[in-house]
Amino acid sequence: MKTLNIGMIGYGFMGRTHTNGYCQANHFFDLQYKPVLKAVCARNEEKAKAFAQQWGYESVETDWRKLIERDDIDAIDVCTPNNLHKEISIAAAKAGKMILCEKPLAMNTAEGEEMCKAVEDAGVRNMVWYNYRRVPAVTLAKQLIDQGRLGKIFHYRANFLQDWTINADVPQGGAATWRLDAEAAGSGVTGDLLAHCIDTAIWLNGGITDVSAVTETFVKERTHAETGEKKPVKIDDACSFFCHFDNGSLGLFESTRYARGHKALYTLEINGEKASIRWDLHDLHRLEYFDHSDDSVVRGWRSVHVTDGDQPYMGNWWVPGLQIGYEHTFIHQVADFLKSLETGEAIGPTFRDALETQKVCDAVLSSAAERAWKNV
Ligand code: 4PW
Repeated sequence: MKTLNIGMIGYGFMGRTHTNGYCQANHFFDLQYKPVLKAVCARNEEKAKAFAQQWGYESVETDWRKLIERDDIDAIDVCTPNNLHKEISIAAAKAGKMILCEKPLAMNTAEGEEMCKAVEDAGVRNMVWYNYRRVPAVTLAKQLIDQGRLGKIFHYRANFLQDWTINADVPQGGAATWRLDAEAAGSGVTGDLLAHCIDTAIWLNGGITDVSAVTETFVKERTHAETGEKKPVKIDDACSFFCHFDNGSLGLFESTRYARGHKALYTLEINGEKASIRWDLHDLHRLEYFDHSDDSVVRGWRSVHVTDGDQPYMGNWWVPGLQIGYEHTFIHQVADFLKSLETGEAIGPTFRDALETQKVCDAVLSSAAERAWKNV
């Protein structure tokens, strides 16, 4: 068994999802490489030590530069707030490390371009954690579309709805709420939630050419979690946009953290000439599928429960009919990454793939700011 020594930077929610992926992939997938949890890095040594102990990391660093310099690290996993992705990734690429970077790729397109250049100049393997591509039902949707079963596509619709920031007392900044601080996150729902929808959309339906967007910030001021200072909120709390795709279809996207009752409702629907599909994260195994070529007397929406061994990834899990969950999308991503080390093939989404999503996010934000259509 060959090893892949991981250096993880950050220990939050995403640090846990990725680490769980490293721990589980070899239990369920037949792979030649096995991740080794070499080191976790965070400024707070006590917290990093506690994380290392809980998950089995062999050592702790408090300075990410030292982690990158270490000869016993093969791959750097960037799980920091977005404002550190660029600096860490470029330094890691220069040190010849592989990089697995949390989404979104960067704070903006300009940063993303620099990151792509760095990994491509260094020739290091790179990937971004847009995990929803690896929900088995979403992967099946990709297969159905690529087989031409939907025919010409007319409409792509996606929502990502949450409600956790409605209370104006939720602070901005700090370890738990940096996603509300524009200096750490770059943007609000656009980079955090719509970026997922855009990545899946480009993967399923091709490139986006131009966008027309509207954003809103409902709570204008929030206390900073670390300084206690009240500061203007500079992120977008909600964002909706229309777009055209390269293939001529129309897109409609909506995301908000103010949809009372919804915690992480990611839904998508695609309407083609021959068939339509629909998917909902809250019922992630189900792919709803309408095929117009069915006999008209029984034609209707089929509810395909994607748990069969013939369906993507599911043959690696339990027995047909039994479910898996959110965490498995990260296990699949780790398994695919490890497989790519065997085959030498690129593994998507690469930094360059994620740059396309970043360009759409930037166009969306500038369209909303200028109240004008923007080319991507
Ligand atoms: O990446 C996203 C997060 O920032 C996730 O997919 C869902 O929304 C869960 O938390 C946030």
